[in-house]
Amino acid sequence: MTKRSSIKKAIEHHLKFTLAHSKDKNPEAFWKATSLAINDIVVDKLTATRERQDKPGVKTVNYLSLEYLMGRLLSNNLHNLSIYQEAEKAVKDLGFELTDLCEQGADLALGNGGLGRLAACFLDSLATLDYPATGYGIHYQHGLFKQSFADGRQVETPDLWREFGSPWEVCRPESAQLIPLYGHIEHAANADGSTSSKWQPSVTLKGVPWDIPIVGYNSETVNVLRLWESRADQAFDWDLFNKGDFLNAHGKNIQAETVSKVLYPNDEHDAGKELRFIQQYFFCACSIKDIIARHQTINGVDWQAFAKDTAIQLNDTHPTIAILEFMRVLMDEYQFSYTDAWTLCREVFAYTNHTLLPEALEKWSLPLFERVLPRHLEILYIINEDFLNNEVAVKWPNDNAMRAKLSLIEEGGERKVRMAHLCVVAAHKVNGVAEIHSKLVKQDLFPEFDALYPGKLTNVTNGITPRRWLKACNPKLSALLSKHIKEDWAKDLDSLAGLEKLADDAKLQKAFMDIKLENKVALAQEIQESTGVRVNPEAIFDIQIKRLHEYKRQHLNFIHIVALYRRLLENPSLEMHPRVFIFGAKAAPGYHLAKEIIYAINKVADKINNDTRIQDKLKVVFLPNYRVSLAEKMIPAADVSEQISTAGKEASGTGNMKLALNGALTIGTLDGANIEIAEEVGDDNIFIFGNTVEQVKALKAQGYNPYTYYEQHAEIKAVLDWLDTDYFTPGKPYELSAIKHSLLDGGDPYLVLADYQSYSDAHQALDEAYRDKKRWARMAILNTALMGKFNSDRSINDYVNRIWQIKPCVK
Ligand code: F58
Repeated sequence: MTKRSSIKKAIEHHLKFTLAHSKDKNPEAFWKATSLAINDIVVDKLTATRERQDKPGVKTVNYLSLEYLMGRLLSNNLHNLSIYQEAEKAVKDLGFELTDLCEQGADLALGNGGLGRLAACFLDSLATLDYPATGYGIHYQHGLFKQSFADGRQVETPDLWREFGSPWEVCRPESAQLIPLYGHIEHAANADGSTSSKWQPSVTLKGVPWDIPIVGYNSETVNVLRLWESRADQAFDWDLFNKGDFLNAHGKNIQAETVSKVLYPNDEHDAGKELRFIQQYFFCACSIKDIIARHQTINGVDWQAFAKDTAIQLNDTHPTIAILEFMRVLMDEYQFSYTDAWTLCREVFAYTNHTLLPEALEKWSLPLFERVLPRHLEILYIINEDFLNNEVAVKWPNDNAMRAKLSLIEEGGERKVRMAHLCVVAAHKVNGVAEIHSKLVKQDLFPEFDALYPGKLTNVTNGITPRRWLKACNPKLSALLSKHIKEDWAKDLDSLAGLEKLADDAKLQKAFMDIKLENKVALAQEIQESTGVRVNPEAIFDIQIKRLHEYKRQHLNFIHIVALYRRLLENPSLEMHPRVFIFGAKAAPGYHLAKEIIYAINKVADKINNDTRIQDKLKVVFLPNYRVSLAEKMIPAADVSEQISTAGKEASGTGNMKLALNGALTIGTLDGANIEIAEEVGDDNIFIFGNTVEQVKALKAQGYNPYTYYEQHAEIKAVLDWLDTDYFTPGKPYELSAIKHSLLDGGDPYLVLADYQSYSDAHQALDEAYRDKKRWARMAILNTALMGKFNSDRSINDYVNRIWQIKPCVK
């Protein structure tokens, strides 16, 4: 039987027997049946992978992350199994277009932004490279909220990603874990005169795992993403029920289920809530128990083999409690001495830092810690004593200031546990996510730790999977690349450098830019459908997609747009190529200014888009509900990629890589991975502007005063003052004043005004470059050709060589 007919048969089978559907043309049922049919193939490979990996001596990396932004799975899995075309035909035989079916699937949006999407790219690369790996996370009932706009303002609604079932996941109740919480500690005297502590928890949660298969691209491996759902230990209180208290008979369940109910929607800010703390512990404890259980199934109780077989990577500080839970289990359940437990712990854990922003560095209040996890706090004290006395005091004798600075506990005011310090002390490696970021982690964030532990702090530059972010999302460009590059470029992205010598080839340039135009036509249609705005696909599509945050400076982009509008009104024949500015961004629900920025962009967009005086030279679109599946439509259609964070603030960025890979030119600051992108593509093929990290520091040191820019720069003044009028919000002056207020009275913490002129100049240069068609095509081709470094396979191999020391596991 051909692949096409066997897929068709399997779809029909699932439609009839699993879903009990007749042959009515219900696209959603067909999407599910197709997913189930493909999952049959996946499960076969999964079982074979498990058999290969579950052997003594096979080292596995366990990736602990509170977030995974997986997006949709059907198209991705078809591409990775290399059966997309066959499935396309099989589905056609059944009367459907595969692309339409794929659209039926909900995004798995179990993350906020870059950190969660990075985790998803890493899982793809680990499986592609045949590395034994398990991802651990939370099975949130609601992922990141859905965003819509009402009169330009963001409205959040819950994300119900499993409402119509989720065909890829398997529940594994046999691997459930019981997780204790709260309670108190009982101290007892031992026969040898020492004391021992026994934790008497007062609450127990049950963690039930759901496994999602992670299919490698053209590889033998299907790994697992294991997500924990919280449930009540005892499903029902029969006593209460029998006494007639029907409502409360369910009460405990409701509380227990709250733990995995919702993803916290804050991107760079730590909410400090008890439930978030419990989420972190719940997921860490489930995962640590699972890792140990698996080790024991394979090795028996041979702890000697544990560090040889196990690496645990902490994706930021959110899973830090795993360190304390591991210590607790070793000491209290396996009677390890503190020293032996600590030695093992330090061999196993490593930590990735994703931010320097002080507000995002997690600290948990000591009273909260003590209430929820009294035994863990006790162990933390022991670690801290050991660290301060045997490491800090040895390196810096009698230096109380240094002790206070490095301690795992912050004193003065409310006492807090510094999670990042615990990570750095416990981990054998700590990495930043781009060269500049890792340098700043060493220089500015943890200089003392770098002195104390030479070589521990390192860099692994982020990457993206070329499977999802080129092969699957941009099929036309992919086909063109495959015509010119004989290697499997989706695995070996460096091979795209073969295009470099063809960058001036007129035929290639035409084909490349024709594809870009086709992708822009498709996006224009999407824009019209979702916003009603008509845009000209011949215009420059200038895209900024990322979470909304002051440091990412969507408001710099916004102010420049208002300035362009003003220039056009003053001089309608101004020479500029028509431009469409397109935004996609969610704001954390509690982040007031971020929401005001969204509102201002929408209001200004409304005015500009309906102003006939400017002859369609300028359009502004804010696409609602930015998410992975929308990114897959926007990125292939971008001419320009806005990467305009204040230098030193964006740890790496990964959208910058995706856009450049699809032939967009970056306008960006020397921040995060932009710097490495510039190194790869060369200064002629990127538009760099703005103050550098050093200049930002100098400006701040000399007492940065935004008012001087406001007073001395006529355009800045005119634009900011314009926002105070009711021009964009008829009858309601000052509706858009929040931005001006934060830039002037708020001190412009992210130096928007200081970078404005340089940004505006870079846009001018960009506009001129675009009008030279050959030059632009050459630059775009070179961007695609020279992104090889940013393949997440390279990142994973860096982790393997520098941190994990694991090996591919194949037949
Ligand atoms: C992002 N962090 C960085 N955090 O901002 C970005 O520069 C980097 O490229 C990316 O990580 C991957 O390394 C980020 O996305 C979060 O979303 C956290 C979620 C949980 C609360 C704190 C922020």
